[in-house]
Amino acid sequence: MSTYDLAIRGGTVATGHGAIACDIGIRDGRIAALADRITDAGRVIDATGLLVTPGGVDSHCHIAQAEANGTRHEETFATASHSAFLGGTTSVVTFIPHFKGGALAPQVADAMDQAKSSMLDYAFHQIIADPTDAVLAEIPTLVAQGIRSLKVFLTYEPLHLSDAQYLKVLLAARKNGCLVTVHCENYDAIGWRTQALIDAGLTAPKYHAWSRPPVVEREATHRAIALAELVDQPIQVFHVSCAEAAEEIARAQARGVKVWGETCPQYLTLTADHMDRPGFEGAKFMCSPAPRDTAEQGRVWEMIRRGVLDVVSSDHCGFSFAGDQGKAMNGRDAPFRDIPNGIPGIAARLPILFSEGVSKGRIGLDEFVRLSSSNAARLMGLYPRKGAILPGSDADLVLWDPAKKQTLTNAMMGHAIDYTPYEGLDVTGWPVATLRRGEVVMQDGKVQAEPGSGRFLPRAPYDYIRPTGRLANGFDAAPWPV
Ligand code: DUC
Ligand code: ZN
Ligand code: ZN
Repeated sequence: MSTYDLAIRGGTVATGHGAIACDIGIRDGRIAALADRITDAGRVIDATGLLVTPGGVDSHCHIAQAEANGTRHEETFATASHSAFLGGTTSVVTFIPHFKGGALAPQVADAMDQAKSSMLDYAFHQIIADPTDAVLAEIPTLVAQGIRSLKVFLTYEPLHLSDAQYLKVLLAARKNGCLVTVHCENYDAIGWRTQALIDAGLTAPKYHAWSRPPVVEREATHRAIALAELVDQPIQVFHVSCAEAAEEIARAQARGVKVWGETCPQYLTLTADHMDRPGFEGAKFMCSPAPRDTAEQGRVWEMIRRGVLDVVSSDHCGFSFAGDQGKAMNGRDAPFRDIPNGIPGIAARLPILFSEGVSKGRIGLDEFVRLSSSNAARLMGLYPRKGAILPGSDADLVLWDPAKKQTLTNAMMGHAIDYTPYEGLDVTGWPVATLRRGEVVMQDGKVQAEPGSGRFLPRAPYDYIRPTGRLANGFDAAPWPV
């Protein structure tokens, strides 16, 4: 009987706190040892010349999500898992929907049911679209099930919350020890501009970006933070696309407010010009907030380097281009307002971040590890089980050939969607193997894992999201649970 089930030998191990040449010993699906040389293993993987990073933690993915109009996202947990493993991601936090007038419990049950085919390990954010007293009363049950983040939208019909509703969610989160994640864009401003554009006959996909310029994101980011600061409830601002929104986060962080910022590969590689492709092509790049321009990309990188934006997730959203449940659900001539928002990117996230970040010298390996896994795991209460290469952590690992060049194609993404917005993007650095809890689930572009082998990750109470204790007038309307 060997001491270790598996040894990863001879690689350069990027821990997020420096990279070291060492072997990794794995036992029972967990990292058991890091050592100069591990010999006593049942199986050996030779990682000479390869980098080893933690498996990616993608804390913002829409998978098999039911929508208010009765449709469901085309990506299933099985296909999303396949795609994620190809790109080096091993854990996700995905969404439980909520619909106005409805309860949370049936949606929780449905999402759990959908996730039965997952090969990825997974946790959930609960969307709150209608914070009635009855819905908020369900939160303790949610928390008892291990679901500890609430997602709110400040725009989107029929999901957007008023300030009064948002405050209710912040208070409920504080009382129950949850994180709140926020989609920050101004609903009324977007509605007004959208109608004005459509009235002027400006309906093509490119006008999606015109309907929601950075100022609507900045305003909502400011408001989301100010109200969270008032309640002293930690929040994460999702998918920050521009420096002016990130500046709001930076200013609040400097005041000691617990606010974190996430961005996504689309805001580092795509621009509004992509939506100006002929005909319906531009729909392939429509997401919200909208991609900006190359100067803005540079400013977003700067915010990453400053640590203001500390998570890069995919916001993977599987709407196919051709299918009648996808981008064209309202016809290929639909005005931009009626084209679903969201783009697929669960597989492309890490190769893009590695290539645009590490290979191009914008960030180092430590930053790569933190942005792609550790910081998300910490914020979601999953660290150090996930997002870490430490004794006791799950042996979720990615072996990278840092010099391998690839040109991204849809076929490489291995998802259920018929396009990738990153088609033709050249990357340097590629995941050659992915391990999930010590099992090789991807090798050289081939995925091998049992549907249903992914595990639900219940989230226990965690200190990282504990409020600061700074309350206006010292008045605490919703004490944090102890
Ligand atoms: N924006 C979101 O907020 N969610 C899904 C996809 C998108 O583009
Ligand atoms: Zn969003
Ligand atoms: Zn999203």
